[in-house]
Amino acid sequence: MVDLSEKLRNLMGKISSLVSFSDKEIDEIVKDLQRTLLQADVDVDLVFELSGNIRKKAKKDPEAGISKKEYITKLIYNELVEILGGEEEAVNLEPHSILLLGLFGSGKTSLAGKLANFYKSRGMEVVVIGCDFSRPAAFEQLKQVADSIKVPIISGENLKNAKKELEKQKANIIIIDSAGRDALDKDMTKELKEIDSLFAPEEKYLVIPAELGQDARRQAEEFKKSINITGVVVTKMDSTAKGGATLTACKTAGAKIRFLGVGEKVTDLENYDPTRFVSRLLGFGDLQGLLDKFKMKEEEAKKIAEGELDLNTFHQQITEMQKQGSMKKMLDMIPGFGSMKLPEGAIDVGEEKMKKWKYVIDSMTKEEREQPEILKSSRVERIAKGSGTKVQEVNELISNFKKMKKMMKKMNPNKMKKFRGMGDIARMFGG
Ligand SMILES: Nc1nc2c(ncn2[C@@H]2O[C@H](COP(=O)(O)OP(=O)(O)OP(=O)(O)O)[C@@H](O)[C@H]2O)c(=O)[nH]1
Ligand SMILES: [Mg+2]
Repeated sequence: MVDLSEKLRNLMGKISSLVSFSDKEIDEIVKDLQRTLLQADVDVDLVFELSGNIRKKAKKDPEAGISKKEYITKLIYNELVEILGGEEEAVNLEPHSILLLGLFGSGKTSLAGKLANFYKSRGMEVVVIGCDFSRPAAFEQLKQVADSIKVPIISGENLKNAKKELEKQKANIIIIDSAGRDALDKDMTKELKEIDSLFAPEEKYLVIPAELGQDARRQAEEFKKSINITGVVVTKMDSTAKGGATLTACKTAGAKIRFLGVGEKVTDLENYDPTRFVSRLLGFGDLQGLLDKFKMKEEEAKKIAEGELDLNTFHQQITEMQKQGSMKKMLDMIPGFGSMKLPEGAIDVGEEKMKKWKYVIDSMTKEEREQPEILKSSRVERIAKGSGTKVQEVNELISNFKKMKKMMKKMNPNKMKKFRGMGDIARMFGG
């Protein structure tokens, strides 16, 4: 993965140093991305589909407050997340059983230990069942892992006995290790179907080593057809540059990726989250601020569109502003405020005032924050006393909040750029 990650980070670095994004620059970015993905063994059709999407969307203008650079960075991020699996699947902590299957040496037995450790450390009662008797040492290997993490093990040499043995245990996570083969043949299918029909596991995970690359697609399709797998675990992500290609291949085969094996130790397991994966590929630290920004814009836009702005939202905005460290940055994030030019002095005054307003809102009851219209003079006096401010300042906050709410209601988030009421808002924050 190191190669892919390094190349993608270089590309992101290149994007961040660009000053203009004409068709020519966009074309170069797309070509660079194509080359990187193809070198990492990602399927050609998929690469062209992805680059087509990016090329098309990159030409659109971003919404107010988002720069073209940020827009393109987020676009690439989105498209990569999409080909790597889309949404994260939450970890299933309901009682269930899991059958691990796959070809020779794919990492099944190691994974049995990793999963056992994963669920045990989440407070579940785990038991493993060893069903590989093709090699004398196979059961012993699993037993060693199970012993090391103090998880009980059942021998599956005789399946019916194993089933009886299992009924005596109070386990709520059952992990079944099976024998590998060179290829999926009749014997393997038969053996797996026997285990399947006896234990009826809720999950059947095909274990695929990351070095398989594009070929993972065919393998996942084959196993899906004959065994009806419910997901895939990609192991050895730590030791190949082809991991990304393997993940996209599984996704293309319609197989859900559930976990990643990232090393030989029992703790080297990760629940698979495409967004986290892509963030890491692209350099998470640099990306996090940008992702937060988009998320916040989305939430703000939603609240405004639904007319939900109350003093709680207002309070949140002030808190967020203080985290961002400046009024200007904060305004950039509110749809419609991004392109507003404020004189420097006015911003400082605004920041001081915002701090005071926060104390004022802190002194309000829940009801008052949600329905500012009930704030009559006796309440205002109480709030002023409680927050150490003047009645006049409380009133000022209320009137500014009302103005802001009215203004935001007028702004359709999709038409923000047409909004021309900037002067009013500048005056409002300037004091
Ligand atoms: N680096 C690395 N090595 C791994 C990982 N998972 C498994 N291995 C190694 O791969 C080899 C095969 O792993 P096993 O768990 O024995 O594979 P298996 O599928 O049970 O193999 P068979 O039972 O022979 O089919 C071992 O040397 C493991 O230590 C991983 O995520 N990263
Ligand atoms: Mg094994």
